[in-house]
Amino acid sequence: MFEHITPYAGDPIFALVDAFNQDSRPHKVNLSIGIYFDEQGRLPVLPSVQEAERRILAEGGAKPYLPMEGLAACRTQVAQLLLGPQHPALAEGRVATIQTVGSSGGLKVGADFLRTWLPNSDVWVSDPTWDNHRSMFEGSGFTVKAYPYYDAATGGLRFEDMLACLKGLPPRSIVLLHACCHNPTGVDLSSAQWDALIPVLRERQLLPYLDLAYQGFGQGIAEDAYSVRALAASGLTFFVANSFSKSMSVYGERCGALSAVCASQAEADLVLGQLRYTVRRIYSSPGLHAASLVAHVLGDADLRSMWEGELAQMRQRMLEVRQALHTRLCALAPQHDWGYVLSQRGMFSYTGLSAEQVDRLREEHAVYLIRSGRLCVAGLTQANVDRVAQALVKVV
Ligand code: KET
Repeated sequence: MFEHITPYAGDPIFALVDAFNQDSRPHKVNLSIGIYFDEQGRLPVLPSVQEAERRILAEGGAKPYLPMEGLAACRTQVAQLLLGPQHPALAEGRVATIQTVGSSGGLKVGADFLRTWLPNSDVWVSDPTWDNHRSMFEGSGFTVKAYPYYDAATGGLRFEDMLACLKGLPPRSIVLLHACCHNPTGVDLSSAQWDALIPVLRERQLLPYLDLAYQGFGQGIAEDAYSVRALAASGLTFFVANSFSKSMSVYGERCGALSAVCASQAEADLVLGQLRYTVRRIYSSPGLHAASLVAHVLGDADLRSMWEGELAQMRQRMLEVRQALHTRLCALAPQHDWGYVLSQRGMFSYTGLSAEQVDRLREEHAVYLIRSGRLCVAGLTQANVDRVAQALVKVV
């Protein structure tokens, strides 16, 4: 029956995690997958999340199916987290949020919805982007194309080229944008650049689709949602898929959401209905535990402030290890320009290393990066940063 099917080569990110786990070298360092590790190299369980779980268990509630759109308390909290509690779009009832199976589930539900309702549109992603974006949208039947983004020569953004490209797109093209902490480059638009981009999106009648997987890992919860809030204020209709995997360190719980911010309440109601139907046809309804976690942590004042503090600590630690890596690299190879380590933001740094150099790092030094040259700074600690810097200078 299935002898004719093509073998799956494996995912470029998850395959490296498997290889890392099988590596018996004690000094190995995992800078591949986008997972935050603490200063001891452990995957943290945030005290706010632990306390939420304790309360959920103590409540001992039954476990009914959630509705297709997810738990109401979770959806309300997510919309407020994205937009800020006072955003007029919320009061105007033009935000349709569904709880999803991670933000991947949200991205995919949104992709299937769009394929049904904007069947003639193409999807435009940044060059480069998270590999799975292309797979997901192609899997929904879209043609996926790329707009200019990263400037390899400067380690910055090709903003003018990006704008020029978007200005040439047909109306209703879908433009996937990283709201903050761009994966894989760590290069983000400034607020002023978002302000310059939004009129172009409006004039060309494009559909922005934001991916917000790292809210709070860049500059802060509100700062990292600048694009969401500015787009909502502009009155444009857009999608945003957001994740708690990283910000709450709940990767395997699959906590995420998809929101459609619409021009009117009537449009939002229509979109919500079709999103519910899209969910029903795929996985019927999302998980209860994921919803309860998010609703407790965001909705309880004490847990919320604990979580915000924990998130700030993670953000701070990533800045510190960036600084430490930069200092070591400059000391070891001062002739080289390491400025990108400091200028890039969030979980990732884009090293510019070739796939062969990345292979050498792994084979000769047990330091694991993605073959695109993406380095996850959240895997660095004060204890391993020197070894990583030594290895990097040996292969550049
Ligand atoms: N969007 C982006 C930009 C992203 O980096 C990830 C995960 C996701 C969405 C999916 O997150 P979810 O847990 O479904 O809410 N990225 C890391 C892990 C992965 O590849 O799945 C990574 O890039 O390493």
